[in-house]
Amino acid sequence: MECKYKIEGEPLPDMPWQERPAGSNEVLWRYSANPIIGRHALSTSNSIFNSAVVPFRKGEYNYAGVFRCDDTNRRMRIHVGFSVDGLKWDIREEDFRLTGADAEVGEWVYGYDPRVAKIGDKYYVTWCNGYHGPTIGVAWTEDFETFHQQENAFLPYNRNGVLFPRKINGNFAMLSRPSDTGHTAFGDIFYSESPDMEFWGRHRHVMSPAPFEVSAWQCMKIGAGPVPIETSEGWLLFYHGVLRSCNGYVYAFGSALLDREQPWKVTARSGPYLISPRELYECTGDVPNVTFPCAALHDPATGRIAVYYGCADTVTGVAFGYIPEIIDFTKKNSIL
Ligand code: BMA
Repeated sequence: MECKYKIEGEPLPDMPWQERPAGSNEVLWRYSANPIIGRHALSTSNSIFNSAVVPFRKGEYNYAGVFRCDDTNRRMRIHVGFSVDGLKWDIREEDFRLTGADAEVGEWVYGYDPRVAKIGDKYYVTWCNGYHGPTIGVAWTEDFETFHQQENAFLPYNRNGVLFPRKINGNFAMLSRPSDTGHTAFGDIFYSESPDMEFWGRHRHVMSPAPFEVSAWQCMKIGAGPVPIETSEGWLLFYHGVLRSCNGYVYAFGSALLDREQPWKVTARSGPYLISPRELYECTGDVPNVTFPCAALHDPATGRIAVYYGCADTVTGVAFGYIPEIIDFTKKNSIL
């Protein structure tokens, strides 16, 4: 397919891919062999989901990732994994190794829902880090062996901390979602900047949940998903939205476009979702009816994208699409 928009990022011609099924008009379609990671991929795992992958050391592994692996004590842990094709993953049995943090913040309590952003030569992991409640933990690595822990980015309570892949206005930039200690029944996305990855400020509001009568899947709370992708049309952001049904929360996801230099300004936002729980592996599991995107791989030349998402807080799935089509879908169906 010809790519009508300019898309930033490293070439990834061999990325995981499967064509849209014949007869389908879906903008994002599920991989036919989902889920790609089952709940018992580790000897100690209860579930593996809401995880993040990036291209890493082409020719040796090709891809690396950090995986949310809840163990059979139901403790939330993060493990490193490697893959040759981005679909079959070799996840390490041991937890990821954090080092160098100030003793006050370095004490591990729990960690979940990691994201990874490559900025310059370093891979920065952000995750929901237990410190008197959930907040945003930050660590960088160059080798996916040793992770150098920084200060937590924000005060508790916060979740869904997602870095931009380059500095903006000369500063590191992050989206996040202030929350509470529980299963937060509210939530807007905010934007913050930092000169040094330690002190965060210039907080700006990005977007709130949508009105119920406009777009119900995102009417209770929203949170940023994968690292935003820079395009000539703005930053393409996938984000999850939550609807409260009579049987509990339902997590779907959609897309938005953010201004390139002022990313707190939303220029388009999809009313219809891209993916909502529908398949058995999304609707049954430890938390039914959850599709929760945390990472994406893309190839700028072809516009292909593979979105990695947690399914029912139990297993990991992937969905494919074309970035230009997703941009057009977002603009055409914008609720702004
Ligand atoms: C959120 C987070 C996610 C999870 C979702 C659904 O608050 O805990 O990790 O996928 O709830 O349980």
